[in-house]
Parts: sequence; structure tokens; C-alpha cells
Amino acid sequence: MTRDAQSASSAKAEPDAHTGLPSVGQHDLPGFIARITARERRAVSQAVTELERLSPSAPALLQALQPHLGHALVAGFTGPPGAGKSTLVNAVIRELRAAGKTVAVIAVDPSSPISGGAILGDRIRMTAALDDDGVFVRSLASRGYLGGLSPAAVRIIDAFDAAGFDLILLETVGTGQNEIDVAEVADVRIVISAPGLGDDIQAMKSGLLEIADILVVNKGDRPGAEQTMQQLAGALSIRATISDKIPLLKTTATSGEGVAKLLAEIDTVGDRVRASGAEARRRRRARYLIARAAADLVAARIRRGEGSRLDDLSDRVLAGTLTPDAAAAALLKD
Ligand SMILES: Nc1nc2c(ncn2[C@@H]2O[C@H](COP(=O)(O)OP(=O)(O)OP(=O)(O)O)[C@@H](O)[C@H]2O)c(=O)[nH]1
Ligand SMILES: [Mg+2]
Repeated sequence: MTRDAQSASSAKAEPDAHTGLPSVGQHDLPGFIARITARERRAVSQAVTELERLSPSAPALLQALQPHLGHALVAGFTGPPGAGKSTLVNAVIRELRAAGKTVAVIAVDPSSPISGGAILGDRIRMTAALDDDGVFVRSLASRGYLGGLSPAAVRIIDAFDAAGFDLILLETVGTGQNEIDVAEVADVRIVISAPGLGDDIQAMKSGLLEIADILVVNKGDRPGAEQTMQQLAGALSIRATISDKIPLLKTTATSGEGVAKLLAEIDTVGDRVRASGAEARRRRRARYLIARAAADLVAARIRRGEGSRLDDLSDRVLAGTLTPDAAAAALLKD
């Protein structure tokens, strides 16, 4: 079958009840995979949507993608709302394209209510190169994904990886545990701060600093950038064992200053990560998806009618004969 014939046949298929998309029947899955690995834009887009929404054919798709994974490096851009993550991602895209590298972007909940950043604005800024086949951007801006927004983002990584993109940039707002989870799935974790964000250093201390492979102070053109650099250097020096390994950089995303240096650092960390093999990177994503799915299953089980068992365990906790942790362990063993 020619590529066009394949496109036509998948376009004619019955729409999937869940996603409204033409559903990918088992029979043309190999053709669909071939179009994804050839980075055919429509196929990549459809695969991403199916994985995002966990359509009925998504599990089979995810499985069929596995032999094609391992090329891409995933770089997570995390930081407080308004630090300039999207602007920096945009600058990084430009730099990567100038170097002939292909790049896919996943922006998780890019419109944070706190900074008031517009989703559309994000999209326009990040899709400046819309007609460039070497760039693909997907914003996950609304809730309601089956299994959660973060697992959706992690599933999508596989579609972009199979499509052969060199780098996958993952933008997440680093305020909640979920976002930090997603950032941990990244191969290279870039934590972005900026002057004038209030208690951002405090936020850094509560978790973000630990996950950083590279620390960036963006808005280097703003007054206070130097002070933020010093504060972060101070926070790093307290953790003496890692301080000499974590690069601390200053960027101005709006002008592109410092972005080349950032890419060089991403490359350095990337080489280190690549040395540990593609399987280790894929394994981390698989572990995350399994752990999240398991947690969901347990929560569903508890919600669904294990009430009497819970009542029984609660009685024992109230009587002081069982700790809540031991009760939880007992519940999981059932
Ligand atoms: N002066 C200056 N402004 C910047 C710089 N980088 C980003 N900005 C501005 O900061 C604002 C927020 O930038 P975004 O890139 O949307 O920040 P973000 O971290 O993606 O924000 P959320 O996704 O809402 O968390 C915008 O008005 C940008 O133009 C910079 O280097 N210098
Ligand atoms: Mg953003």
C-alpha cells in the first residue's frame, strides 16, 4: 500500500467513539507505525492525540511503538509560573533548528492561573516555526485525561521518540508534585528561576533543587538577576556533595543570550545519560506509568466498595491496635 492509500484508508475508518478520531484498527497498525516512524505529520499528530486521550487503541499503539524507541533525549524545563519557561523553550527551538536538530515540545498545563500566561500566546510563541517539519509542538492545556495529565505527557513522549525527534522538550510548571514527577521522567532536568518571582528560592528549596541537572536564572536582563544567581549558588553550596556537579547559568530568553551555553550543558548531561543506554531511559518512563496506573487502580478499588474492609481497619486504628501505615499495607495485601 502506498503512503497515500494508507492515509486515505485510515481517514475513512469509523470514528473512535471516545476521541472522535478515525480509529486505528488492529489491521492497519503496522502501516500507522510506519507513518509515525517516517515522521509523517498527520500520523504523528493522531498518535499523540490517541495517547493523550488514552483512546481504546492507545494501549496497542503504545506497545507497537516500543521497538522504535530510544533515540530521543527528553529535556524537562521546570520552574515557577512566569519564570520564562515557554520563552526559553522557544529560544532553544531556534538554536536547535539552526544546528539542524529536530525537536518536539510537550507543554504541560502551560497556562498557569497564577502568572496569567495565555495558552494561545504560548502556542503562538512556541509554534513560530509551524511550517517547519523539524518542529512539533503539543500543549496539554485542559484537564480530564484518562489516567491524568502527567501520564498523558509521558505516553506522548513515546510517539515523539518513535517519530525520531532528536530532542523532546517538556515544559512543566514546577509547583505541584505531579509536575515534579513528570520532570523526573526527563533525561535532563533543567530548573528555571528568575528574579522578581517572590518566594521562588523557597519553592526551589522545597524539592525543585534536588531534581535539577542544570539550574538556570532566566531574565538575566532584569535587575536582581545577579542576586538570584547568588542566592541559588548559596543554596547549592549547602548541598556540598552536588554543588560542583550542577551548572548554574544565566539566560535572557527574549534575546537568546546564554541559550547556546544552555544547549552545550544539555548536551553534556545528555551524553552522560546516553552512556547509560536507551533502555534505562525507557525503563524510567515505563516504571512511572506502571506506578501511576497501580496507584489509580488501588484508589479505584478503595472507592468501589471496600468500605467495610476500610471500616474494619479504621476501627483497629481508632482502638490503637494498628497504625494507619500498617492498615494501608494490610489493605494492599488483600
Ligand atoms: N525581560 C525578560 N522577560 C522575559 C524573559 N523571558 C521571558 N520573559 C517574559 O516573562 C513573561 C512570562 O514568560 P513565559 O515564557 O510565558 O513564562 P512561563 O514560565 O512559560 O510561564 P507559565 O507557563 O505561565 O508558567 C512573558 O511576558 C515573557 O515575555 C527574559 O529573559 N527577559
Ligand atoms: Mg509557559
